[in-house]
Amino acid sequence: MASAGGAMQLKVLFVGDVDVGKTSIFELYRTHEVAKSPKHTMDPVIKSFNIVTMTPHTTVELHLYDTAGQERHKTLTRQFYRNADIALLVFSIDDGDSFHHIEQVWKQEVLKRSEKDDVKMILIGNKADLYEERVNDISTSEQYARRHGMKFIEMSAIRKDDYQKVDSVLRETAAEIVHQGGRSSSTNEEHRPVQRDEVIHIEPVPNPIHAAPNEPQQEQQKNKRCKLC
Ligand SMILES: Nc1nc2c(ncn2[C@@H]2O[C@H](COP(=O)(O)OP(=O)(O)OP(=O)(O)O)[C@@H](O)[C@H]2O)c(=O)[nH]1
Ligand SMILES: [Mg+2]
Repeated sequence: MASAGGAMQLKVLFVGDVDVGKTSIFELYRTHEVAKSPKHTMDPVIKSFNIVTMTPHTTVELHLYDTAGQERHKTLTRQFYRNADIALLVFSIDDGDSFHHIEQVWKQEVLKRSEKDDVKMILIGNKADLYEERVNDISTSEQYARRHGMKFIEMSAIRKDDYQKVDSVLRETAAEIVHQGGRSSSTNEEHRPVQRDEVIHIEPVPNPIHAAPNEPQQEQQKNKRCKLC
């Protein structure tokens, strides 16, 4: 949380495995329209705008960060975790690995790299329209979220009206942060300066360790099975 002489600013991260629909949710929330053929996110995209929280109806400025799920881009993405206020942990209901990775990978990454222990986490089960291919029961996700003090929503990024689910849970969470008087551990300069209504593409920094030399390797990553499950 930061406050630039006016509205409280909250840093919100979208994290989760590749292809779970982070960008689709980001775009649905941003534009209230279903994203057409989103591409893999390479460099994080940041969008800033004001919302009014649930009671006490305070205006806060959200800085939304859409990050990459692909391993080769994680190095860059991790730079953006610092001092996150809210993390949207996204999995796909037709992909069991993506759910297991919430606990095994994404929650740990957020806790470690945000350098805070009070990040508000919201679990999102996306692709609810693919209910026939559902691999884990909704009650499993609910129980997991409850056990870890997370809010939970199930949604489909291809259903236009579902932007309201994201909107509600974000406004509710932002209201809780306002109630708590914000966070003490972040300051203005820890937030990247973001122009309202502007999407910023940050050029990826080539990383010799994570850079994949060719496309087949990307596919391999995408299709990789969970070795921990
Ligand atoms: N059926 C269905 N497809 C979806 C949904 N959300 C996203 N998709 C599709 O899933 C694919 C991946 O979506 P993205 O939004 O690019 O996924 P991502 O998590 O941003 O992926 P990375 O940026 O590579 O980490 C795209 O083909 C989307 O159209 C959904 O709710 N239902
Ligand atoms: Mg994406």
